[in-house]
Amino acid sequence: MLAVHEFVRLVPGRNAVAAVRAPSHPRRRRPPKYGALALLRHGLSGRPWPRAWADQPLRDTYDVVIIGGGVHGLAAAYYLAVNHGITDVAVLDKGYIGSGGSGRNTAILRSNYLTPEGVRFYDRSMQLYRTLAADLDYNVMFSRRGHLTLAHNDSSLRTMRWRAEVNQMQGIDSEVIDPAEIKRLVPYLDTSAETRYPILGALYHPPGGIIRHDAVVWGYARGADARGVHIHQDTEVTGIDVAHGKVTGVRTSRGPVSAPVVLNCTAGWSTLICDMAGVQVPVQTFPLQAAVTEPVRPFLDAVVVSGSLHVYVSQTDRGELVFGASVDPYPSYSMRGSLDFIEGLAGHVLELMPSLARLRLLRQWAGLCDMTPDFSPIMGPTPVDGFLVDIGWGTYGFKAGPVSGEAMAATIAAGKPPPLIAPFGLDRFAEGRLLGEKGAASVGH
Ligand code: PYC
Repeated sequence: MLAVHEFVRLVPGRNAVAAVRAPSHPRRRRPPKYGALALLRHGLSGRPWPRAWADQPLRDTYDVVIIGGGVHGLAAAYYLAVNHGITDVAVLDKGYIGSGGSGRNTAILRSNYLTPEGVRFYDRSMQLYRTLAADLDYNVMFSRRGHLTLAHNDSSLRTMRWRAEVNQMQGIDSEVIDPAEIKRLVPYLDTSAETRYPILGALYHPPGGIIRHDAVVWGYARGADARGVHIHQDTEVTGIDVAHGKVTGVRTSRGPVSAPVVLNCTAGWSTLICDMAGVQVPVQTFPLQAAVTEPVRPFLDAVVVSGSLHVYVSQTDRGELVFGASVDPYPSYSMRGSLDFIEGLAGHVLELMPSLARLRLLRQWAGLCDMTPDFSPIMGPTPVDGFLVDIGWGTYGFKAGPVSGEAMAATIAAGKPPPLIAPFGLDRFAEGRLLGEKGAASVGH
């Protein structure tokens, strides 16, 4: 255990150990528990709840600066504090926390990937998600539903079998099921042979489910703040300072901040942030659109995905259907919805579930996906000492938030990535060690 006033940090990319002084700002008082008793007490007394996280003054120096206040950045800050006692940490976001990919995804959780490395990694995230509500004292509304990836042709059926084999070898509950079993699980699906793309089978992954994505962000923010992390919203990073191959700090819209460790946890803007440090990454950014319907009575337990029809659907606890598609066909930073998308989506949804024809859409939106050549993320050190990345999350970043936070915190604390994420380093592109996950990316690209 580390002394209260001191912690030990290994400098990333080196083997030197640096002992640094404790954070000058004190640990904040623990927030009140969010239990039934507290609810009753607050209801009876009329006392307002304290803010879940505080606005702090931006200091001109921190031990660690994390760029991006989404689930990845906040989880990294939380695990730095909880697992390693490192609390002199600032999380910077150019908007409000969760305003990027963390608030725009369709909140699907699963670990039925294609490579053993991917399966192990996402399974650790599922483990963390399962106990997250208790760990954070925050109801993140995790709902285990079962996850079905439909196969409409022989080649996707073959990939489903391959994934099922890899999953089972890693101890993950996944199997290929036939149309009769699919119909039993999702009675509203059209499993007849008369459709344009008949369903031949599915990869069934019972542990998969959905969660309330905003709650995950807020829970991590509250937990990190309670342990002394500073969360700075409306604070845009405009430059990164590097001297003699080592990061020395960031420039922001609110002034410069020096830091020996800077972690890029952005999505959509990850290449722009890397450019500021002079680090090149093989990432291209594409919009991904999604939509939600009016609420209806619960009828859909499982999460249903069709890569061939470019659609996935789940029903929230409120009864809305959440739909998503594949990424838009051209790189862009646009986060606007398009009529073209809605038209295509509606057609595909009706091919799967014709009885939804009269359902009305409430709204649509887009998020930004940073695609890598092998459809796996990039995590770990870069050629700039002290500048680390947790980027390239394509269409699967939200489900990895807890594990990437835990692993990046461990990387910062130990000075090298833990074995779980070592295969995902930036060096794999130069060394030709790609981790092909396209077959498990859920949606066609
Ligand atoms: O990878 O499960 C997934 C997913 C769902 C929606 C977008 N990606």
